Amino acid sequence: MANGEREVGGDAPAGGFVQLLTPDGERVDSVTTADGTTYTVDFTDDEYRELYRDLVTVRRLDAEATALQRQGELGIWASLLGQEAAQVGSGRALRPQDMAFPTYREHGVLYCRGIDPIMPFGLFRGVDQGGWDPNEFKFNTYTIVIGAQTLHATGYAMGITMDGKTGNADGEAVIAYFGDGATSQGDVNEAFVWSGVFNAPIVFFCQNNQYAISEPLERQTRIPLYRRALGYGFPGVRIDGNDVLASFAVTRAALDQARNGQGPTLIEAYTYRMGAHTSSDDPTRYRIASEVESWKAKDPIARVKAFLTKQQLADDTFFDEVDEAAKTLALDLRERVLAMPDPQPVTLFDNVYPHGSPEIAAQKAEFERYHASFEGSH
Ligand SMILES: Cc1ncc(C[n+]2csc(CCOP(=O)(O)OP(=O)(O)O)c2C)c(N)n1
Ligand SMILES: [Mg+2]
Repeated sequence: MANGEREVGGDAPAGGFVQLLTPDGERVDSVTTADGTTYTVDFTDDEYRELYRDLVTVRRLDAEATALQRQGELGIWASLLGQEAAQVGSGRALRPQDMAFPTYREHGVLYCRGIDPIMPFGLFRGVDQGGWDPNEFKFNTYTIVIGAQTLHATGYAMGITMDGKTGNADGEAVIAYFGDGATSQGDVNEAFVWSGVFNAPIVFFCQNNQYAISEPLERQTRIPLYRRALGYGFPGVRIDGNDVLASFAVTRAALDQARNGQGPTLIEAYTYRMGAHTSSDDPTRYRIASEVESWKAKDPIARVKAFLTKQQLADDTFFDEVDEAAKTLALDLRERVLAMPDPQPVTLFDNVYPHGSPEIAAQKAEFERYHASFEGSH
């Protein structure tokens, strides 16, 4: 095994992955990778139950958003269906001081950061640009430009090092989310180079959901994605992305290494996008139904439910209560979405710069004159 590479044995996919909870709901005590790192979790019964609640809640919120889009209330929606474990596990692994840089699909991580889940609804309704304060919640605004946030995250990680905020157990660390398709972008490769040579305190969290819109993984890479890390000089580890425990354990360990001055890690969360790329996409045109069916058997939520049931940590009363609470939250979001006021078109100029600029002021005035010219006409 090459230096720095973390590979584990196992069945599919080739190369294996870190898995602490099987699709049948069996706990694997710990997994030791080829470089000698051992991953495990030590949750209380309550913590297991709360992870289950997180998973169910984010799936329910996502389903509500999909329904709202279909009813014409959101312009578009990028669903996280199937990726709940990757997001909740890594999101809960963040410590309060850690900074996250999401794509446009990280609604589960957003939820774990304590941001009001209404926020992405407003963004995809087109009534704001993502209304949360990235500094307050340590969660950057969504980035649609594929891979760009990995460079922002790298710069941020280098910055906190220069500010002396890393290098010990209480230090800060950074996580950058991106997809399998993004790994082909120049930005992501540049982020790997810079993070590697500057030993930046960053975790690259790739949700390999097997597709970049219609392009399958084999059009992005000839080797497992986590192995790319080796070429940049830092460790790569593949996890079962449908296992919330593996996602938590490996992300927590990688972030702690980063904050302690041990540099970057690439985590490849091997998962599957159960739905369409976005509500504008029709996946039946490029993938077969049996593939989707085979991933249903690896559902990230069903396995936690099976585990809780087998271990007698929860019963139907608990599961029903979780469903009911998630439904109440979703219906509340629906009401709030329908009540969102449409912004005045002219406000689009207001948030370009924090303190405006003469050019923007001139463009705004011209826009206002143009619209005023229609007054009185039919
Ligand atoms: C620089 C850039 N190129 C192209 C696009 C169009 N685009 C939007 S999503 C997407 C696919 C991204 O796939 P992946 O990185 O696997 O993320 P996923 O959506 O599967 O989570 C593309 C090409 C874009 N947004 N930005
Ligand atoms: Mg993808």
